[in-house]
Amino acid sequence: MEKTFAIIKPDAVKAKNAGKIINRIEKEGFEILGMKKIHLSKDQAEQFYAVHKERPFYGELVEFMTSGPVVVMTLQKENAIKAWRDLMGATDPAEAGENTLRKLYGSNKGENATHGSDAPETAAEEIKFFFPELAN
Ligand code: FUP
Repeated sequence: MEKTFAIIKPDAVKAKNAGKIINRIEKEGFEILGMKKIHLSKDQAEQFYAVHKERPFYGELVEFMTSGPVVVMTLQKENAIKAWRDLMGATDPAEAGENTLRKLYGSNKGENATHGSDAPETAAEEIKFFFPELAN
């Protein structure tokens, strides 16, 4: 069993799509080990996205991620990291596959409804950042 870290981003929470996304998570066989609705501080968002610090969209990304509440989750499933990324679809909703969360609920490359860890190391770091009690 593998764990991954997921966020329902401010656009999806604001549009009242969080419930539908959580329903889909359960239907797809993930176990929700931890879940909370929080409003990220600027510091938290900057730290969380530190790997993108030099990218041109960093400022906008931090602004967006602090624009409203998010739902952060630790999910468990076999091959959870890949399974969750497959369920989210491509970063750009326009390129995401049919029935993926970003296709269904995302608007553009920035406002794309969900986040998911991209590798075991980042999953461990991100889980520890928000759910220290669930970290290995
Ligand atoms: P992903 O792993 O699919 O979330 O995508 P990336 O790690 O490439 O990007 C992380 C986040 O940066 C995206 F979810 C949204 C933001 N981003 C932009 O705002 N503009 C871009 O061109 C690319 C990414």
